[in-house]
Amino acid sequence: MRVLVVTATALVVATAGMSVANADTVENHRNGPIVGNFTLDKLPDTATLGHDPLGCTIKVDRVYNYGLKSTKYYRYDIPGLTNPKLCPDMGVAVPTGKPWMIDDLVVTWFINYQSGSKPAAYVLRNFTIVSSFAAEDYPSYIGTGVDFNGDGLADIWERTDEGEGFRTYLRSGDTFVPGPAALHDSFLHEVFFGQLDGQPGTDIVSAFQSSYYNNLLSNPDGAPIFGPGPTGVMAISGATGKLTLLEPYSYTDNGAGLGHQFDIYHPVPTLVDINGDGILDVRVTGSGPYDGTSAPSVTHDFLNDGTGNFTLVP
Ligand SMILES: [Ca+2]
Ligand SMILES: [Ca+2]
Ligand SMILES: [Ca+2]
Repeated sequence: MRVLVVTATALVVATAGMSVANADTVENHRNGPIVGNFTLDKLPDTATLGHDPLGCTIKVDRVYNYGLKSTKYYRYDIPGLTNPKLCPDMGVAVPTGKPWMIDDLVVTWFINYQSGSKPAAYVLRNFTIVSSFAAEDYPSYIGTGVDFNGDGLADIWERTDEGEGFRTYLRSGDTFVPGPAALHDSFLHEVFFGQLDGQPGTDIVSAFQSSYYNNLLSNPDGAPIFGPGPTGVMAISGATGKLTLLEPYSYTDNGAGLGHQFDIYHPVPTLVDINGDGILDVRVTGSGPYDGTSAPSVTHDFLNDGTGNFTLVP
């Protein structure tokens, strides 16, 4: 499964800079450098996760306002982890909300070799573990730079194609707690952020495949279904987690079982103010149903009334 992730990742990176709505966000992949503020100034510093025979390590390259640079190594131990080669390999720097403190580091694993033995993420303050929390076992990306619940503190999210899809985690003191926004997904979709429902907190738009609605309609126990399946687009309230299905498909029971229909194949959403009223709307592009010779490109514009109610432009 993870080999597929690498392929999908390359596609996501290629399109990452195209979304204005995501301009202030940071999202890190496995073994990526973690850019943050570790000197209490505005110049970006870098933390790199690693390991040595004695434990897990962090290499911190600091850059100061007056031109000095410094590199320092820190060591930390994950409780119960005896093989340093299995140290965390991805993370993100998150401001604490207190200007006299450097960023926290939230570290996790691209592949959690202790899968199922939560917690799956640790918070390091001044490069020492201060807390842990349950997170995705196999995140493809971990990101920050968005305040989902409107309390003024930066939160984080993870997304993966390993079933848990997109999930938010809200800053709570020295740690993070799972937020209400969750979209099960078996495909790695880029997410887009902006104010959609008029309520405090940043909201989310993502395509999905073989995911939440699939589970709702065909798996009463809520267990994820993996493999090819319905595609669509969902808006999610960052504060409440309320899901709004934008790109429609319908489930029909023809007596031989459930089948699905949809208007756009491989839908890709973007957040844009389509009608110029100052409120973000959602534009979905993709290919339409195959007509026997080709699949025409299709665009659906969903106008937002400012409270998260969307209307498809005829
Ligand atoms: Ca927050
Ligand atoms: Ca909101
Ligand atoms: Ca608008």
